[in-house]
Amino acid sequence: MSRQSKGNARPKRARASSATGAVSSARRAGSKPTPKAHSKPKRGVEKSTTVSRTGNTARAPSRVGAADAPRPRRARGTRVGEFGAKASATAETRASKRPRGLSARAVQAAKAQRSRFAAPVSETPSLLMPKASSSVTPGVVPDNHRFGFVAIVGRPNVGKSTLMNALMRQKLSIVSHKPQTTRHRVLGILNAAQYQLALVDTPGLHSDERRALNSLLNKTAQASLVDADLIVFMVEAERFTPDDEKVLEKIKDSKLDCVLVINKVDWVQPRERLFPLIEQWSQRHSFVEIIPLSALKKDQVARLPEVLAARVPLGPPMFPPDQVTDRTLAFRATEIVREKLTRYLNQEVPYGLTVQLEREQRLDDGRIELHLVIWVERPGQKKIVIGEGGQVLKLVGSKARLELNHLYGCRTHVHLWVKVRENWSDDAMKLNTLGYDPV
Ligand SMILES: Nc1nc2c(ncn2[C@@H]2O[C@H](COP(=O)(O)OP(=O)(O)O)[C@@H](O)[C@H]2O)c(=O)[nH]1
Ligand SMILES: [Mg+2]
Repeated sequence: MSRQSKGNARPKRARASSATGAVSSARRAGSKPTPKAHSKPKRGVEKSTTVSRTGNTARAPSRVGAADAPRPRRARGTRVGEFGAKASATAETRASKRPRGLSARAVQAAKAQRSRFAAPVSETPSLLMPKASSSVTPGVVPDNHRFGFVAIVGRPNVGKSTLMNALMRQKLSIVSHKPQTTRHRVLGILNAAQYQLALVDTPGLHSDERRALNSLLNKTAQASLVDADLIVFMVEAERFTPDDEKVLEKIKDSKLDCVLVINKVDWVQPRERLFPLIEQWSQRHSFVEIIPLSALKKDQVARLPEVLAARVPLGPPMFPPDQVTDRTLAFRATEIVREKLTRYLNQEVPYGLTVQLEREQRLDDGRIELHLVIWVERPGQKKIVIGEGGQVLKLVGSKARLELNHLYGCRTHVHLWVKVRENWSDDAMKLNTLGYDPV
């Protein structure tokens, strides 16, 4: 039976109903369907700033399928993980989906953000939108097709972004050994014939909320839990910290099904040392599945999508099969530059900078010229970022260019400018103008 012919109402998943439905629900929630593609830079702060491009553009949702497929029952029972661990699957009701500590307004904003994932393409799209290589035939949705939002959560530095990139087989999220590198929610759309998974990489949840940026990152991560269908809770093998405990509390509050991913098992030798770890974790919560893996070495990563797909509801895809992410190339370009800065700068400076794409332009010779501004908080930081004789900036520019060539699929010409905007990371208004999603 085709999905279109089914008649039961699916109240909760009405977001997937149609392009118009998704957009109008975003409007109802008080948010623009196409967020911040034109957010204006703050007047008088920097005269040379031209167009602010923050990326964050979603493409039009798929019209395949209707919203009237029946909502599936959640599976009950016990699943046995790869290494023999038992994780009991509970079909807890979602009595309250609001994580503790998140205001009703924040929940509403997060829901609007979820709707925005399905908003139409920006009027000023980046020069190219990323494409997925997909075997999915547009317009044909199998009866048993599954779709769900999967939030990848965990404390900073456990390997969430590495896992996202490994699953997507391309770099969507930037990775660094320094904590709190991920600052935005990044959506990765994983397509297969039988399922579509909308993976959400989140900033790590942590206890230090002193600065506006840190508090915003925490809220961004928590907001991802609000309307997820499934949680992937990532922890490091052989390391359990109070921050892990805090994240687990939020997961318990959410009452969502949760798959525990124990990462960095390449560190665990011999492998038998995993057994007691798995046992301890299964005592802490009734995870629907426990998967030990190494995101970096891509060990046991390949089987994860099937495991996740089996745990999300039946439903048609929400995104076109050739869409990889909701983020534009413009956003990804800024993230690549920030990753290189994080890598080549020491200590505190990476936390005090952010990158904005001012202008991108196709040149006559086919190259793409990118003008990127690196915003720092103090004049002293500007000197450090530029380096002696401009060496740091040159290194960052040349390393970034290699990845930008790959990203844009052509040669790029990169211009980096360093500018000061005082205390941007401790000012909610400035965060907004610099492209941070308000939560
Ligand atoms: N040894 C090892 N390192 C890993 C693994 N996965 C991630 N890492 C490293 O852990 C650090 C943090 O990774 P990242 O993905 O940025 O963590 P996030 O903050 O949770 O997103 C980086 O240096 C990664 O290379 C893994 O499976 N094994
Ligand atoms: Mg990350």
